Amino acid sequence: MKLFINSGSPFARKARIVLREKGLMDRVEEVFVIPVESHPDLVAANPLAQIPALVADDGVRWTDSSLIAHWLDGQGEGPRLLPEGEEAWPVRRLEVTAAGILEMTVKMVLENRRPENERSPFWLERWEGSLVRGFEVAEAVCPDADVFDLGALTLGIAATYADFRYPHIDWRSVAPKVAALQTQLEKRQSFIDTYPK
Ligand SMILES: N[C@@H](CCC(=O)N[C@@H](CS)C(=O)NCC(=O)O)C(=O)O
Repeated sequence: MKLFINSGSPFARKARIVLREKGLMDRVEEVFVIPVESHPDLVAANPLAQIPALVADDGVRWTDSSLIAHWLDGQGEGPRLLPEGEEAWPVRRLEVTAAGILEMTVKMVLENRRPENERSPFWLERWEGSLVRGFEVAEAVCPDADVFDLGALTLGIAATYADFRYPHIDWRSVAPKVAALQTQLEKRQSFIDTYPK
């Protein structure tokens, strides 16, 4: 299979971490792309020209980091990253909260790439507020630092991406449990190998 990625994207990082955790690296080629250049191979894999995008060996195209992560969870070895039955719901809810934090951060990054006189202070302030409230919500349901599932790993990715892009945003004071979880997760080889650059 082929996975379109780059080394800064937190959404692509999620798919890359799951590939490594599930022992699937010998079955995948990671293809580096710059999404805004809309390379034809990326557009063929994902008409939205977003990463991550995965083309499976049977030609099926998988898009969206959560969907890709869920599918890979069933392909590889090792314990399931999404529990079965009712236990899946809290994990999914945390995963969605963490994905929301990521979306706010990515929106801020894109806004800040516009020429300075075209940036909207209103939107930047609004998204930063949402980001911090997202961490507050995550803190209230944050698992112990030794938990490893799709909710925890997405939250760890969101925390590190916020630090990577906006180190001045003090989310830790409202989310100390999230900070402890992040510290544990970033020690895993899959996290070390995919640290954003
Ligand atoms: N909901 C998508 C979001 C993916 C996304 O926003 N990817 C960014 C990179 S971090 C991208 O490709 N942006 C290019 C664009 O939106 O044109 C997911 O979870 O995969």
